[in-house]
Amino acid sequence: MAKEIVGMLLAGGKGTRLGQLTKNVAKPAVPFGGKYRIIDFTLSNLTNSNINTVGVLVQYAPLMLNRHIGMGKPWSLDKLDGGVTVLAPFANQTGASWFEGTADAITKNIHFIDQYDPEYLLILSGDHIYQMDYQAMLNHHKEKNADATISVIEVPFEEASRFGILNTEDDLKIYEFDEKPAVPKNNLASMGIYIFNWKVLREYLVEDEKDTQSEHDFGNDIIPKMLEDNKLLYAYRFDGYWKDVGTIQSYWEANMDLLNEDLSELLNSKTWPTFSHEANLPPQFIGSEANITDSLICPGSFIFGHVEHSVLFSEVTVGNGTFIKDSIIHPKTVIGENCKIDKAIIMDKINIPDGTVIDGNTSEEPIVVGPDNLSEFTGGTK
Ligand code: ADQ
Ligand code: ADP
Repeated sequence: MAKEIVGMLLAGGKGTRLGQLTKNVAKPAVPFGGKYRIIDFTLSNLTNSNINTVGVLVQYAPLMLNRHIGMGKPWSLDKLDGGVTVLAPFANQTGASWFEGTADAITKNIHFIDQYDPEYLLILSGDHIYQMDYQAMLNHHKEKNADATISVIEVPFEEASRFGILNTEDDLKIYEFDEKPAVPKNNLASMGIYIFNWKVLREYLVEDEKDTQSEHDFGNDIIPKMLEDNKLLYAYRFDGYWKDVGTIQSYWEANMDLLNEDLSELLNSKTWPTFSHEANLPPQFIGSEANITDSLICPGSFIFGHVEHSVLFSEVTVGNGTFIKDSIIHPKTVIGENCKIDKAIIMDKINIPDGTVIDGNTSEEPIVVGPDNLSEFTGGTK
């Protein structure tokens, strides 16, 4: 039963900045890239890195996430020894309580981790798009003899204040860490991916739980406390593609990145495949008037109009004379005839009436159209 390393995947955040996309599903379960959900990338990284024991911490709107993960079969995590376990918020005889911060969510599941008596604990987020070998990070952690290792990446300066920002010595030893600083000192950002020596982290978690001033968060509390105590914290530099899809803009950009030939490995890698559920659907039908360029089209779709530089999920219908550009269309959505859809995200199972115009080019970020605001675009006709 003992394991060298156990993964804990934080999948409980509400994802408020994604608006109606996360009204009924947790952020990690939001559809992504034509046939995936956001969490598939992290689950596939675990499988491809040969880490086969993982707890998924759910909380906000977990129904779809639970159903999606199930026994973990698509990621070969359906094992009796280890495998994937969905961990719901803690309930005891005095009542149920939600996880507070990210560290609290781990603390409430110490008993789950202890079963495997691991040497190392890997902490991951369910809302990142990337391909990363966690074994390479673990090797780095061992070489440095670190207590904790944080994956880092350089981000554009103007985005730095939405990340944990750190400073390192030349040998990558971390000497400074600021969680979401208003005025960032540099642009080396924490990816929110950590490896800890479990014995060390366990002590910090138990202490932190007693601290009434703490928010019980890794970035705000645990990492700063370890630094203060002169624990050995090292950075692990990641130089591949990585995107935190926490905002409408970054979610849209990450989908559009899949249409970039230079990034085709994100979906097409033979050595680092992305696994998900395979639905049994008929082939897509492309009509004689259809014109499709630079786009992803999925099974069960009927395309009669023009589709340019867009991501269409399965079972989407695009009517005659309709023009779609720079957009994301979620599953089972029907777009009528003679519509114009530009820089928009259309949610699942929506019916867009004939002649509808949706243009996101004039707004600050792509327009999301779903049950909450559909009537704004259709004049309330349907
Ligand atoms: P954030 O992404 O803002 O910053 P946070 O909101 O704490 O961190 O969420 C991290 C992950 O945990 C998300 O996947 C979220 O869904 C999930 N989550 C949040 N609260 C949870 C809970 N109580 N139970 C279960 N899951 C929960 C973090 C770091 C920064 C770093 C960025 C990189 O704090 O330092 O730069 O990640 O994205
Ligand atoms: P974002 O950063 O896009 O707002 P997060 O996933 O980081 O999304 O969480 C957003 C906010 O929602 C945070 O302030 C977090 O404390 C809160 N939150 C996280 N989980 C829940 C939940 N289950 N119910 C209510 N609020 C939550």
